[in-house]
Amino acid sequence: MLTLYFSPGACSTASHIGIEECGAAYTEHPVYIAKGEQKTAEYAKINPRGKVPALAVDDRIITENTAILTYLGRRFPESGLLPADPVDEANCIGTMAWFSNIVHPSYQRIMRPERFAEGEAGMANVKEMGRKSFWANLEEIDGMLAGREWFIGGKFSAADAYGLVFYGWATRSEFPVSKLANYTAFKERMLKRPKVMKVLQSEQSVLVK
Ligand SMILES: N[C@@H](CCC(=O)N[C@@H](CS)C(=O)NCC(=O)O)C(=O)O
Repeated sequence: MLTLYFSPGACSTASHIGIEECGAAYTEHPVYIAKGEQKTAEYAKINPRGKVPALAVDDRIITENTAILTYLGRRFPESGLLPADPVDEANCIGTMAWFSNIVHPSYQRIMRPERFAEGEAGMANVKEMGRKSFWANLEEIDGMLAGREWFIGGKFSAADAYGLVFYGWATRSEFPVSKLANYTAFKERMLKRPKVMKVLQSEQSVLVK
């Protein structure tokens, strides 16, 4: 049995899209970050780090989008979440690692500057640096998608599920992301996938308002 722990609009949307694309039977377990539910003693039993997403596979837990999406791709190979070609597979995982290690922390500096600096001036500086680096990341993503429909190997993969998250965050935080033509065309392509649309609507994403 699979149970996905996620918070609407958070990075967990990547795993939420991934599990829907697999067509797997699973239970949804929302953990509302806005209400602090990720910090409860109950959720600490699922992920002691207090983060979403987490995936329960029977009585075992997987955390981190990259690991969850890799697991889903291996368990449901027909989903295409993980490319069949070994180099494409490695690049898919590498792209997800970059999203997790670089792009997500850029945005975190904008939303959670208090985790990186003390005092008003320090936090303002962190936020400003976060906006600059997040925008540079978005431009890099736009370049990665030049002349391509999908991030990896000409087909939809887990990297696409993850890559859409930052378009939503950029929209929410009023970055001029619609000016990035390749990334915007990719977003439109993703919205044409019924399972992506289902997840975005259920999470009340800014991308479908
Ligand atoms: N690298 C992790 C990041 C997980 C993460 O930071 N999740 C955020 C939501 S986007 C969270 O749970 N934040 C709650 C908190 O920090 O209190 C992943 O990709 O799964």
